[in-house]
Amino acid sequence: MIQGTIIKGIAGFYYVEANQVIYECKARGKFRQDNIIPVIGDNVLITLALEENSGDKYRIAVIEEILDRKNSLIRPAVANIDQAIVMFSVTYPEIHLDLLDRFLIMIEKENIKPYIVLNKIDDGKEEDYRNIVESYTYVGYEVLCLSAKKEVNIEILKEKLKGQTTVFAGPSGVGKSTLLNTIEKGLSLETGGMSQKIKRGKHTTRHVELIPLSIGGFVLDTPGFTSLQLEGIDKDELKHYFREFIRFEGLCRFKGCSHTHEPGCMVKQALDTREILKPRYDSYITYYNQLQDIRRW
Ligand SMILES: Nc1nc2c(ncn2[C@@H]2O[C@H](COP(=O)(O)OP(=O)(O)O)[C@@H](O)[C@H]2O)c(=O)[nH]1
Ligand SMILES: [Mg+2]
Ligand SMILES: [Zn+2]
Repeated sequence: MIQGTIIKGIAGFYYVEANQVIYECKARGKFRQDNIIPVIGDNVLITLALEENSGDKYRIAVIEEILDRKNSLIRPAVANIDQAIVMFSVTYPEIHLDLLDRFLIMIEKENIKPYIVLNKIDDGKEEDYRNIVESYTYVGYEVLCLSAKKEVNIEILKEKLKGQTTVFAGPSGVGKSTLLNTIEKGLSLETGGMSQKIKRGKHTTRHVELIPLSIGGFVLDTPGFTSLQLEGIDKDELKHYFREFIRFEGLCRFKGCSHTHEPGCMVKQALDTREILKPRYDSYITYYNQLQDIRRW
């Protein structure tokens, strides 16, 4: 058997890369029975179905086994991610802090290394986004400000992508595809927001794909989200995904303090002394209540 990685899936076929060869694969029927659906990023074992087909662009094979996943995301459905770049633009579309916090929660949950990228600095004024950079740096995130179009601070980002599998997440129009085209010359992903939607006919259904980088590693360009549900998260675990809360864990008066209403809560005390930022705490309370509601139904 050959070990490879699923780099894309189209219409029931999986494309598996192994030693720089792409295999077109069907999955064994048993995966469906076991309710396991192979996803992009899965490390798999395959067997060749048509030995003599080697002259074709794609070789035909069958996925026999899916190896254990290090982690996985639901939307986009992808496994074994090393790091995620949550990308926003400092001009248009506007930064959506609620969406940023939701992305960060999902990333923390899956133990993926997060980066925040703010694009289009060629077009924006520093004073308009300085506060966000400072806040999220303070919380403990690496924030990179760059311009995909004018190629500012691209090398810094490239260093971080080397040899890693990286998901690019963020709303449509923030410049994800432009950035990937800048990072990997010759990639020519479609860019341009609205006009692109009009051009897109039935033949160009967007699919998710891992793109190999010449510097080593893979990137995943996602179609972009305008909303993101917090899925598969219990309200009691939510506090673990706010990294600025972690150092207070176990210090509150009550064991298992939810940091919402309990007396003697150190997180709430830190909020009063502004060690914890109010917008982030408010995000926490909002999501906490939403998750609680979901459970009650
Ligand atoms: N001013 C400026 N515009 C950019 C930059 N990066 C991308 N854009 C523009 O933003 C629009 C959306 O870019 P695109 O890459 O398609 O965004 P995506 O939907 O996130 O993939 C396009 O019109 C790009 O030309 C940048 O660094 N500066
Ligand atoms: Mg795009
Ligand atoms: Zn507490």
